[in-house]
Amino acid sequence: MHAAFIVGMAGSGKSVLTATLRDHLRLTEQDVVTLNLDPGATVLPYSPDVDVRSFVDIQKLMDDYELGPNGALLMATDLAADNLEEIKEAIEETGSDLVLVDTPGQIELFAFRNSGLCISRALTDDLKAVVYVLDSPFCRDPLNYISNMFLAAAVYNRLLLPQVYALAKADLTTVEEIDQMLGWAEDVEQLELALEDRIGKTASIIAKELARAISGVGLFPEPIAVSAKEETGIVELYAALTRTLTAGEELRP
Ligand SMILES: Nc1nc2c(ncn2[C@@H]2O[C@H](COP(=O)(O)OP(=O)(O)OP(=O)(O)O)[C@@H](O)[C@H]2O)c(=O)[nH]1
Ligand SMILES: [Mg+2]
Repeated sequence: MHAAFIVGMAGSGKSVLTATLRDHLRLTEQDVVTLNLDPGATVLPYSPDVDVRSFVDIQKLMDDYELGPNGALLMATDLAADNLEEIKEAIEETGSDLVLVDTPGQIELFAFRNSGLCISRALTDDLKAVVYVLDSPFCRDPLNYISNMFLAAAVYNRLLLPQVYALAKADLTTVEEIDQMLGWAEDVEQLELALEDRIGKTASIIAKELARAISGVGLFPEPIAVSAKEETGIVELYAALTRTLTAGEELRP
């Protein structure tokens, strides 16, 4: 079974995108399941086939160990890794071709801690990729866009999985704004100019150098504009994901 890890900053649209991708794939008769890896999720826009919350109870951890919400999330993620075999079995039992993994809003829980790395490595031996979700209304500010470039590069550096980029919530931005962001991805000089306009030539030196380094190694190719709400760009995103996972072949293990 192949795996796509949906990763992105808090509130970027990961869970809604997971739901929409799943619904789209099921409509096209793809065999897909969802795994919720966010122990702190209260309400999800889909009903996960396998749910980390069945293995760890964040409220109980807070009560038993007198932890705050973030400490409990850290502990819950480590405990989830301890339950990896059970989680893996539950996913394998579904016999699906693809698992969409909805990761926690606190990106560091999944991407930077050992437990997340263990889960990403051991969940399946088949092909894996990251769908890195950027919040379009947030990223139309070049400073936020570049912060997401850094974060996506840091996630890559840690997980070493191929990445596909989704410009989520495209319905909340104008076509011009989306085009501008696509232009930044295509031509780093456009991003450098936008950064200079935004914070000035001197203040943008480090950001520009880092952007150049990230795009220079080909780490941040053009994102795909999607709206999970309006169901646009989903076909294109899935096509990019398939290309990344299997060089364009149908997803069959
Ligand atoms: N207009 C619009 N809103 C969206 C879209 N996708 C998500 N949202 C909204 O953005 C908010 C966050 O969406 P989620 O999918 O919960 O984001 P998340 O990244 O899973 O959030 P955390 O798990 O808390 O980090 C919700 O209010 C969604 O309804 C979209 O395509 N269009
Ligand atoms: Mg979520």
